[in-house]
Amino acid sequence: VVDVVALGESMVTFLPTRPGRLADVPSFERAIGGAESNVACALAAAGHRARWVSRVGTDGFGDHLVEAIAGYGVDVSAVRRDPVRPTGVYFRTAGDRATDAHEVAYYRAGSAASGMSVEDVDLSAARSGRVLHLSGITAALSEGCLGLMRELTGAGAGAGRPMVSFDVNYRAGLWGDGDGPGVLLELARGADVVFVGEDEAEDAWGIAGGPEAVRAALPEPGVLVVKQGGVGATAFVSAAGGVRPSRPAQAAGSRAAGAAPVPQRGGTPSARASDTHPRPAEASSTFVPALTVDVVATVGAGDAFAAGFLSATLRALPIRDRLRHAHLWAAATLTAPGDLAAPPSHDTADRLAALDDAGWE
Ligand code: KDG
Repeated sequence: VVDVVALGESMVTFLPTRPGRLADVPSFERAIGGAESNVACALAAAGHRARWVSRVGTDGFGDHLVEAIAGYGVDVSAVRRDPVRPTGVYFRTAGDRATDAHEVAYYRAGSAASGMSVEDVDLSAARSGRVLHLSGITAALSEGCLGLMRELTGAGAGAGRPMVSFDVNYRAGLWGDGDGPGVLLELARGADVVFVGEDEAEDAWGIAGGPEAVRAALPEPGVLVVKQGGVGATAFVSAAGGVRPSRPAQAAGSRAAGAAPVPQRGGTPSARASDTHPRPAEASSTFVPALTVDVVATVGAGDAFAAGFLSATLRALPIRDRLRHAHLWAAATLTAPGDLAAPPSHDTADRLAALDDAGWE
């Protein structure tokens, strides 16, 4: 059995060889990017069994993506090749260290991955893991991709559906018509574990009241993780689907929810993982501060955060430790130039996650 399946578009990424505007940078280095495959690569690098489900062209960029992602130990057997549509690519600038403003130029409209749909993806492969990791980027790519996302986050799979992890990943530039925020909220409501940035919730949904306000608008997911940038992250864990947290966020190290097994979901639209699998006895919220690091590049840090959280979830660690692992994995990516960095080993992460609060901060 695969631990995690990540489904989504990956692109060949061109990173500038020196700082500057896209208009001025003279040369770029090739790398790989793609929020979901980043998660799969990080998890595979840490020893989890990860599969990537996607579509690429039959061009050389498609070959490169498949080879590079397989090189991390990710199973690419369910990646389909499109003989007509090309592999997506994107260019980005290094970004301003102070403001993190960077330019991104996507060349992905009409890409092979945008041709994914319920008919064109191996759904049994998509559902073959204990966890299925998705992101809101996929929903923006095409009507077919949106239908696929609805199928995978909705009631489509019936009994035995994997735990669905959903990173909101609001990319305003990919949503032309203003439908994005509503679609993302709908998809998040159908997932079991949701990751969203506090700033992202404000940009997409106009929610400005902090993690509790995000939870109030999104009470359905059994686990909701609100990322608060360099401050930290708050995880809300439901005692049962739809239960809102009754207490404000607690400080790190305060009572945390116990370890919960990775849930499997039952088959009705309203069925939640908590209907059939044990949950912590009561709703909780847990805040864990982020680590202070010298940031080199922020792109990919959200993927690393999700991967670290999922790694700890697969290992049934308590919620506080899931957040600590998420921060540790994010820190590894924040301090490296590319989208992907080697995650800490389980031993190292476990040792650091076990520090007392003073040692952690
Ligand atoms: O999270 C990092 C991703 O943004 C990057 O790898 C590219 O997937 C990507 C996207 O669509 O922006």
